[in-house]
Amino acid sequence: GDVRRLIAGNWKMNGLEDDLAEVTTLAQRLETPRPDNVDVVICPPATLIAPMHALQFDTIGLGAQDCHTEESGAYTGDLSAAMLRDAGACYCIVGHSERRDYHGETDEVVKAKLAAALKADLIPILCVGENLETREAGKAVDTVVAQLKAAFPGAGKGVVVAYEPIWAIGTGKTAGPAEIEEMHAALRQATSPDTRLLYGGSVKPGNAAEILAVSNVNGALVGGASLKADDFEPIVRA
Ligand code: G2H
Repeated sequence: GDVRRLIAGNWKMNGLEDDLAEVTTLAQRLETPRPDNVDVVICPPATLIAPMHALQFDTIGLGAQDCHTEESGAYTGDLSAAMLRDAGACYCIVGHSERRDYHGETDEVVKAKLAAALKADLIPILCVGENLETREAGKAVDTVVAQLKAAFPGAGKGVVVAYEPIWAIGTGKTAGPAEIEEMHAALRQATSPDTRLLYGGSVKPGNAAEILAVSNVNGALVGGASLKADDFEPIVRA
């Protein structure tokens, strides 16, 4: 379709001030030839959003990896969506499986975070995905669509959805094209024709073109391979 593509890098808890050199290299390489049919976003650790923003890259947008549900208050250690926006973020990942697993985030919490992000004018990237047990039981599509519906607001305008099968995250395994196609068709049906649907989970230069060619895949959420310009640039160009 003609949904604008999005390649988002999720640095997770990787990256110190030194790594600004890496993202500067990436931005320079993306200048020529400049890919004009794709948005490129990096979601660094929150401490790097403002320094990256200060570098004023034209070719790279910025995102946060998480936000709090509330706008402000007594929540030690947390950051609100408005603060992340203030620092220079335009996007915010919500409901990543690592947040769901390690911080006990429920669908209800994810829904509130998504609403908080929208309210602060951040574009949410809502992550959904099944574990291996659910996949093997043949319940992947129903489970993931239910997870989506639990957090997705009515029309879901402006929300990006990332399908990340948990068994494919950081494991080197990727879902096959047929599995991705089936899931993305269901996600398309549950969202809208203009919702950007990303695939995530061990996307790398060697498999990006095949994954991005699957119907209803409008981009990728990339973890490990987003840390180095040498890996991330070929994925953007794919
Ligand atoms: C899934 C993905 C990015 P990786 O978590 O969110 O990470 O590409 O390292 O599997």
